[in-house]
Amino acid sequence: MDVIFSGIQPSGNLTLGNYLGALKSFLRFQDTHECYYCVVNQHAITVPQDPKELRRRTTELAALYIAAGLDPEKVTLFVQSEVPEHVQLGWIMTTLAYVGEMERMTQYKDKAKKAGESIPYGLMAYPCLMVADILLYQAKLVPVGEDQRQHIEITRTLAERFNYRYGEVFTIPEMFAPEGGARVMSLQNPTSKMSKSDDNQMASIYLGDEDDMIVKKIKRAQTDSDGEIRYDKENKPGVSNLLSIHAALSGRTFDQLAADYAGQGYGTLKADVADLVVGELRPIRERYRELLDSPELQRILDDGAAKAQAKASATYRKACEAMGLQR
Ligand code: AQP
Repeated sequence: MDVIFSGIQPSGNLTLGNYLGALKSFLRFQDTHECYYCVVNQHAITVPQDPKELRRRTTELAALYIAAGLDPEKVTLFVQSEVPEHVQLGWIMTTLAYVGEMERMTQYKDKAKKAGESIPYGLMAYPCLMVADILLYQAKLVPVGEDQRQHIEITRTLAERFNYRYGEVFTIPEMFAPEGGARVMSLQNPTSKMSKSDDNQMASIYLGDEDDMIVKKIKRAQTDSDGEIRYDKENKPGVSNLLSIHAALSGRTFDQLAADYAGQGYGTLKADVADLVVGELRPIRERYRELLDSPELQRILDDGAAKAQAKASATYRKACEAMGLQR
């Protein structure tokens, strides 16, 4: 069976973007692939985190994975910091990467700008840890949103560089981006992506938002004044974003949606998008609340870490042997 790996950072409340771009597509592989899904808490500390909050969010995110439909009997769910091989291989990857390559990463540039004068070095090294996350499991496919494309490319580059220098150790992975939901945009500024760390609460739909809050946020979403419902990302980013969310949840194409809404106003489109989002998120929210209080969760994560480590340590050993590092 081909291997799938992906992870999400517990760096804030998960958004509809994280759900449609990543979590929802995790589900489609669980019956057909060997899946490793990780809560990447060591990535989250590349920006300062409150320790108590980080611990709480890590467990909450694991509960959310299950609430969204991942079955711990079928997939391996675990927390990154419980498998030290991630950081160990991550160090090796920093020795293969070039500073210029790391400086070119768009996410680094964006986050460095926000960090101001004192940029944590981990922000720049972040992709090397992500490369290690993926390569440790010999993943063939990595389901992520569009914003991670550059990081998947550097993963392929470093895996090829390693294999060329030291012999074939790593599988070269490919990215899997879902149609429709791969890049959900901010509701308030539809030319930038919806993000967990956006300060404007109205810009993102959080998976924990109550129904009426979801409706309110979508009602207030930025659109435009021409009144026509059609997909045109350049000229109508707000309406196009609503259509993308609709398409990702209803399975309708943009052409079908343009025909469905011909002659109708943005109010109707917004009401329908709100219904779809509420219908999708409500059951997840309800399951999530039950799971948080369940003692099962810790057992699932302990088992997951043991299974993940068995796979990760075998790959790490091979990499060390190839490089001449004692283990
Ligand atoms: N707006 C988005 N649309 C589609 N997919 C998205 N993802 C993130 N935002 C969108 C996907 O969610 C997964 C988790 O990403 P992450 O936790 O590693 O961090 P990120 O990409 O940096 O996501 P955020 O929400 O923007 O977090 P912060 O604010 O902490 O940086 C990835 O697969 C990502 O593509």
